[in-house]
Amino acid sequence: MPEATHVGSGKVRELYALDDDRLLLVASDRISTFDVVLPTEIPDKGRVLTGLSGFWFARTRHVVPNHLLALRDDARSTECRRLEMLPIECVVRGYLSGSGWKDYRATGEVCGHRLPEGLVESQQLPRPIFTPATKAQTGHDENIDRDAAVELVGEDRFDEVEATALALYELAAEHARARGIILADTKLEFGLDDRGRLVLGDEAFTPDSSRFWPADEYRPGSTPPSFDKQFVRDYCESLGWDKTHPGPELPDEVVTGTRARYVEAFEHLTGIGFDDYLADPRVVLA
Ligand code: Q0Z
Repeated sequence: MPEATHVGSGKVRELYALDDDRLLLVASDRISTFDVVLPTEIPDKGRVLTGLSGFWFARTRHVVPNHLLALRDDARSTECRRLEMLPIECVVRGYLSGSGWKDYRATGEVCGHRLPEGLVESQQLPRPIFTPATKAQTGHDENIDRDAAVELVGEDRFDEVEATALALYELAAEHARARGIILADTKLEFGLDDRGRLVLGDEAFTPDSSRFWPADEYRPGSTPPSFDKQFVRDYCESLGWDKTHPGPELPDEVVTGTRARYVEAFEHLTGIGFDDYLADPRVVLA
């Protein structure tokens, strides 16, 4: 009997079944930019994301239980409880960026939240808002309002997920802000366990699921540099690449600089040395 059966591929992650109740989530070193996976990997990127997720799962258990069962010695694989995933992406926004900014500019609203007039790109919102989206199989997730999300998960579950997602965002954003990083927004995924209880799944507060901005470079009215991918984006822009598959190979200095940004984000946010994490991944859970 094989140790694990491959059951799914994401752009940069792989999912395996360990048995009926457990999955193995493996974060690769692949990187995507402008929605295209590049041919060059960023060494240890998957380990940084796995370590950050583990760190956050351990620190938010008192808010909501999560799917994490164990971190493997490879530092990139998470054994997790198999859940019945909810069919919505649970996005929380504390700042106006990405599709939130686009929707606000077009309608003055984001997912049915009417916002004050005159906000500028990247501006902090009066309070964080829950902005669910559909899970697109291909293409982009579509922002939906409360009524559309209630159709998908029911009213009581919606209210529970909204309150939980907001509480998780507030906790992580406050922690990050104290360490010089603005957590502009984040995408969480929840599932239900075999008794119908809400459980946090997937990844949590990684640079792939969130916008991290260096606080000292934050300027409302412009697009802040992404903490992790800015070198990659700037390099790709400098080539005049048309942002369709295949993407360009990255030169060594872009790879090295980007790896350093990921490791820096890990160490800033966790207060743990990355080498200590590699020596024993469980240090992030302590
Ligand atoms: C996560 C995904 C990936 C492809 C399903 N604990 C869970 N229980 C049930 N399902 C999932 C989880 Cl995390 C689940 N995804 C997203 C991850 C590769 C797709 F690594 N899909």
